[in-house]
Amino acid sequence: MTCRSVILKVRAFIVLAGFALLSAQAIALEAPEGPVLLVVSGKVGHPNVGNEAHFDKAMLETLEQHETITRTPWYDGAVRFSGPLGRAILEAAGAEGVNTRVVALNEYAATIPVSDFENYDVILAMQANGKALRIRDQGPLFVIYPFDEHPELLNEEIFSRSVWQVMRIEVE
Ligand SMILES: Nc1nc2c(c(=O)[nH]1)N[C@H]1C(S)=C(S)[C@@H](COP(=O)(O)O)O[C@H]1N2
Ligand SMILES: [Mo]
Repeated sequence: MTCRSVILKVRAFIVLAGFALLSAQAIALEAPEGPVLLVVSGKVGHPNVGNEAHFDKAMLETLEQHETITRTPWYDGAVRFSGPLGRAILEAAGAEGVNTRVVALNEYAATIPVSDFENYDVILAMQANGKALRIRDQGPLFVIYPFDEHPELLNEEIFSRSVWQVMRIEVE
């Protein structure tokens, strides 16, 4: 092998390694900078803190957002909820599981099948009628199903999955 061909091979290797790094970065999750609102743990392929995916407010706001206008058992009349789609959070975390265990500040927890996030535009609402949900308003994150759009969701099982004050999602 000539010296020149070795140099060309080394160059090609460096270019390929560069592309591999770039594409790994495209799926990797940046580190949170602000206070962490949500931790996704368990079967998580894109961890950013230890083996968990931590999200601050800005990170949640960069995920695909969705607006759901619906009546619920918890508010009078229809409310306009907005926040990231549950499936966008799972995707960003690289979640690879069948079920999620959604845990609230008060340790209340419910199992939500991943299929719910795929079949319905379930959001983790951060705002109601344009106002940030504070902890005292069931925030900072409230699992909201599109009840008005899908009346079949109006049942006790789905109500029990409507976790407010969400702080952790365990992927199982
Ligand atoms: N954080 C939190 N979310 C929760 C609960 C809870 O205790 N804490 N209860 C769940 C259950 S079992 C139901 S049926 C619905 C409705 O609760 P409510 O009837 O007390 O309003 O909220 C769900 N979300
Ligand atoms: Mo319930």
